[in-house]
Amino acid sequence: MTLDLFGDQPPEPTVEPLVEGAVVLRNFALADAELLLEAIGTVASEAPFRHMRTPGGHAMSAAMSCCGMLGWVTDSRGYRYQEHDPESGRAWPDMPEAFLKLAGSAAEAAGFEGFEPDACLINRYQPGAKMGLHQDKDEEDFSQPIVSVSLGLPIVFQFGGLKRSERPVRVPLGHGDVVVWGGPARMRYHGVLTLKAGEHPLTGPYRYNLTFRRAR
Ligand code: MD3
Ligand code: FE
Repeated sequence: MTLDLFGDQPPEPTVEPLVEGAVVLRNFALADAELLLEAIGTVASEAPFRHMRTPGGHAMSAAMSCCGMLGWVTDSRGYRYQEHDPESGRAWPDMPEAFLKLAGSAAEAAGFEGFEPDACLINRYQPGAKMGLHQDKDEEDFSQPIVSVSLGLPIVFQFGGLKRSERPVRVPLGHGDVVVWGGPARMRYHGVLTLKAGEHPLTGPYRYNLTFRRAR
């Protein structure tokens, strides 16, 4: 007996422009979700999820892992990308083929040809976890987009403007939704509200978010 997740066929992906430079590709990763989650399990077996500490000494509420040539880390010394996992001293796990393929096709669907991410940050949210408004600015080339993939429990995403003072807009993101941020949207402030408890057939109590980046 296998789990029937969508009857006959997965829902067709749809394109929702958000703001200039950003699009939500609803359901874009749905058909590949199980493959992606299996690959997350493989990455996490080599680079286990951990709660990193910010330079201010606070543990992040989302647990993180990384794969690809570079991983994003935070510790008492700051925020940066580096080649090795600070917990093990080893190279980050390879980027799974399924990750690369999805990131490339999503970027292309949003109008960014030839996106070749060298880093994937995997965030795992448990009930109560959130991510405050921030900018992603540890990458070298802001002309490269960021591709984000949501899996598991839904969450409310919020994005603001180029200044923290701009009032953010809320967008729900669910299982299989992909967002591509490029051009003038690349430096917008963004974050997610607190994850509400729930049970997802594929991820149980969690929401996973993959962000594909060109760090160097
Ligand atoms: C808009 N993650 O890991 S994904 C992050 O749901 C991060 O885990 C959130 O913000 C999450 O840095 C949001 C959507 C997202 C990712 C990167 C962006 C939106 C973005 C970069 C620029 C603008
Ligand atoms: Fe971010």
